[in-house]
Amino acid sequence: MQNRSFDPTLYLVTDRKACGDRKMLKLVEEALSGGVTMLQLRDKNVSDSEALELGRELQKICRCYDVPFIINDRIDWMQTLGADGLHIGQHDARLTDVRRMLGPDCIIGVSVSTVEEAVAAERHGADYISVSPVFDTPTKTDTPQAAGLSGLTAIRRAVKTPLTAIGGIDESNAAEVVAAGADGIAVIRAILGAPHVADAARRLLELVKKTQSELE
Ligand code: TZP
Ligand code: MG
Repeated sequence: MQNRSFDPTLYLVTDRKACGDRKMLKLVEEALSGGVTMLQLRDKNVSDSEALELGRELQKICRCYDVPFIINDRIDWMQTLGADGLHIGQHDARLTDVRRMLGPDCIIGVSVSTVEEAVAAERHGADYISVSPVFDTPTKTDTPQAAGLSGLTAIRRAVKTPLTAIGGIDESNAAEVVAAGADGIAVIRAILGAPHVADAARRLLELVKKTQSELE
C-alpha cells in the first residue's frame, strides 16, 4: 500500500471480455500512458491464482505510472497484493468492517445507486463514492436501476465525498456526466474496447478536464 491520495478523474476498471483477443496488460499499459489516473482490478469467475498473477503484473504497471491500484470486492486479494485500495458494492462486505480491517491508509470506494446509499457511504468514511450505474450498460447487467444524470446530480447535492460515475460512459456523454456532478468517470469499454487505447484515454481525460475547467 502506498498512500491514500488519489485522483478520480479517469478510472479504468479491468474486464477480460472487453479486451477481446488483445492482451490486457498491454492495453492497460497503453491506457495508463494515455493518462488513466486510477486502476481497478475487477475479475470475476477466475481462480485466485489467475487473478493474483494478473494483479501482480497490473500493480507493477500502476507503480510505474504512480497510479493507485484498487481491487474490486476481494479483501484477501487486496491484502495479498498489498494493493492501495478496495472497491465494494452494496452486497459486499460492510464499509465499517472493511475500514476496521484495512486501516486508515487504504483507499476505500463504495458503489451506490441512491442518495440514501451515498449518504451512508459518506457517513461511514468512504474515500470515494461511485454512482453505479449512471446509464445502462451491456458490460454489467445485474445492476440496480440506472441513476441517470438526474440521480447523479441528486447524489452530488447530498454528499461532499469525491464522486466517480460508472456505466455506459464514453466520449459522447462524459461531459454531461461531469456537468451533472461527477469528479471523474470510470469506464471499461470506452478504453479497453477502443481501437487505439492510449488515444481513447487521452481524449477522455481531456474531455473531463476541459468540462471541469468550464464549470469552475
Ligand atoms: N459497475 C457498474 S456498471 C459497470 C460496472 C463494473 C460496467 C461499466 O462498463 P462500461 O463498459 O464502461 O459501460
Ligand atoms: Mg461487488
